[in-house]
Amino acid sequence: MTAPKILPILRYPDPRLHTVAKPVGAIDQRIRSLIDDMLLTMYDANGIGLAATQVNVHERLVIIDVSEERDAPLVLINPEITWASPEKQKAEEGCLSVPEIYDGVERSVAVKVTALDANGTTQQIEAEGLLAVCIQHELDHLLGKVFVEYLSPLKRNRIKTKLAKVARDDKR
Ligand code: GNR
Ligand code: NI
Repeated sequence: MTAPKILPILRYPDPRLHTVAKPVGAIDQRIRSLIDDMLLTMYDANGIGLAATQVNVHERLVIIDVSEERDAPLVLINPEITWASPEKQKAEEGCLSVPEIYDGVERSVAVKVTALDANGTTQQIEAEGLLAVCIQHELDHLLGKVFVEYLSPLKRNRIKTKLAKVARDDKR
C-alpha cells in the first residue's frame, strides 16, 4: 500500500466531464486506493463532495463530507436515488470543476439514496438540506452533467469564457 495522492481535477468545459460513468465492478485494492486519493483531493480542495468523474475515472463512485469538522466522510459506490421529493428549492452551488463560479440551482429538498459503502455493505441514506443538494450534484457528475448546465445559455457562455481565460492565465 502506498500513501494517498492528490489527483488533478478536470475543469469545465473539459469534454471528459460529460462521460457517463459505469458501475463499479468489485471493491478491490484499486477502488480502495482511489477512495483514499479522492478523500485527500477533496479535503485539500476544501470541497464537500467529489465524484470519480472529476478525477477522470468513469465509474459510479462519489465521496461527500458536509460536516464542519471535515471528519465525516461518506463513500457512495453505485449510488441510486430511490426517491426525490416533489418539493424543490433553489440554492447556491459551486463545483471544484468550475472554480470560483457560484449560482442558484433548483433541486429536490429531500432525497433517498441506496449505495454501497467502502466495505461493500448496502447503505440507505435519507438526506435533506446541504447533504441532499450535494448528493444530487454528485450523482449528476456520474451522468456527465455539470451544474452550469442548469443555467441559461448566456450565463453558461460567460462561464466558459471566464474559465478559458483562467486556464490561459494558469499556463503563464
Ligand atoms: O465543494 C462543493 N461545494 C458545493 C456547494 C454547493 C453545492 C454543491 C457543492 S459540491 C462542491 C464539490 C464538487 O464539485 N463536487 O462535485
Ligand atoms: Ni461538482
